[in-house]
Amino acid sequence: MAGKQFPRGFLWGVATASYQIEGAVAEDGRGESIWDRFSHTPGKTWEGDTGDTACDHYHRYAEDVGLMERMGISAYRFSIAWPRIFPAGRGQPNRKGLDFYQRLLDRLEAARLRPFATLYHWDLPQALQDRGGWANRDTARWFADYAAYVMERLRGRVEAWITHNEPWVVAYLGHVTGEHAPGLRDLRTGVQVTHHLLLSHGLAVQAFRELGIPGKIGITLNIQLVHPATDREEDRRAAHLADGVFNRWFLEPVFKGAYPEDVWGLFRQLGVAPRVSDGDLAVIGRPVDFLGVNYYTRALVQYDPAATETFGVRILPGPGPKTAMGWEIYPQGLYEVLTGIHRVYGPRQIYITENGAAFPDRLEESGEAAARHTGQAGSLSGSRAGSASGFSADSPVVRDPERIEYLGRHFYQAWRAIQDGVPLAGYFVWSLLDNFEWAFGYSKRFGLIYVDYPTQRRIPKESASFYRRVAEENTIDDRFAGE
Ligand code: IFM
Repeated sequence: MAGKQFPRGFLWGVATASYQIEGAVAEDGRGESIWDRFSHTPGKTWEGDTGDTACDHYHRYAEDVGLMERMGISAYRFSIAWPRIFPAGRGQPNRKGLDFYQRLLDRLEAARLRPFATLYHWDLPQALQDRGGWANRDTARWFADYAAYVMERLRGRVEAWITHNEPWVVAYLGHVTGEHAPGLRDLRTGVQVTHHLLLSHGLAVQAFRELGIPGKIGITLNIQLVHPATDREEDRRAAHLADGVFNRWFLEPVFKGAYPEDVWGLFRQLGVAPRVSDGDLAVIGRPVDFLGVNYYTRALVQYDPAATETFGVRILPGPGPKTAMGWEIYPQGLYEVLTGIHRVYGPRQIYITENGAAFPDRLEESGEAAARHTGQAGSLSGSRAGSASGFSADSPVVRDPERIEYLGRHFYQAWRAIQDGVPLAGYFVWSLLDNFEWAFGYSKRFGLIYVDYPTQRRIPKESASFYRRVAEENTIDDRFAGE
């Protein structure tokens, strides 16, 4: 295939998270998490959806790894549910919880899929929330204990450890806007939480080094690209501040061992600067092996003096087409983010640990689809999600050309960044399966594989076949080139 070739050994993978797919919330001794409590509270999620069953991955993990195998990818990013390992958050570990991840790793090994494990993808044990959760400094130490225990038990089986997924989201959506568990609404608490999350990250990195765990360790940040809405000075200043609160607040302590002065000054002025103990920043700044970048969209920022709760920052939607989340599709932003981070912070390696899109996918019976089928989606020549793709030919189909377009154009921007010297080592598409999209419940479908929730049947979408081709050829078609 003519196209843009990725470096040899580039990792193509998919990502998921425990609460979004596992289900089995009361099985084998798992403790309650803040997301169990939150999603069972009326009015918190779309139509009251919960992760009680989700994709039933806890029981269907072998089938799910089989799907990845057939997709021809080389890596899988999943997360470990803290309340399965320590049902009360600390103290007595639960062997059966750990056994699940051992079984998953066995299956991944048999399929030659390289495991990337996230230690915290938002399912804090409720017992720790009852003691103040991430607002309590002790939680940082309890996280490090949990992390050390898991890394020791799974020693040598995991290629890369990711301490946290998107600490900005945990702190702000969970503690400032209340859209996520634990549903608090207090800026001061949210800012203190950012510090404890970062501290817990540093403590886990320290434990990893002290224990001599093989493999590598890093953190995943959701990098929110911000552009000023106009060229006006006040919009440019507001955009810089928004970049500070979203991104630099996390990047600078991890890579430079200091909080950015402008954001610190703002927080101090508002009386919400976090309490930081001597030595914390040295811990947070312990060198990591890689940075995980989650990139989905960009935001336009306008200065609005009336927006006092958000420091005069008003976020506007960009002009481009949107996904089902209402997020602007802006692939060139990925190039901007990767090259910018490389230039300013110079992480040893970068992985895109999430990128993907939700669209209103619809299941079509294969006969119906075949009758309407006029061409091919993406770069697959003439095949439906079936036959040549490695997936069953007579399955119903999901045609998702927008997702193929979205992914292809982002892959191209990643390729461009590599040409410019960014040490990008792999790409994880969010997500393997449609799943529980937090407060949006099951109303948003991000998967390469469609999940028919009533039957739990998995149906690979056409994007899964497209992705298989990309991974197999390590190449992206020229048609995706361009802004
Ligand atoms: O589903 C989430 C994931 O858990 C974290 N990153 C963004 C995804 C899409 O919203």
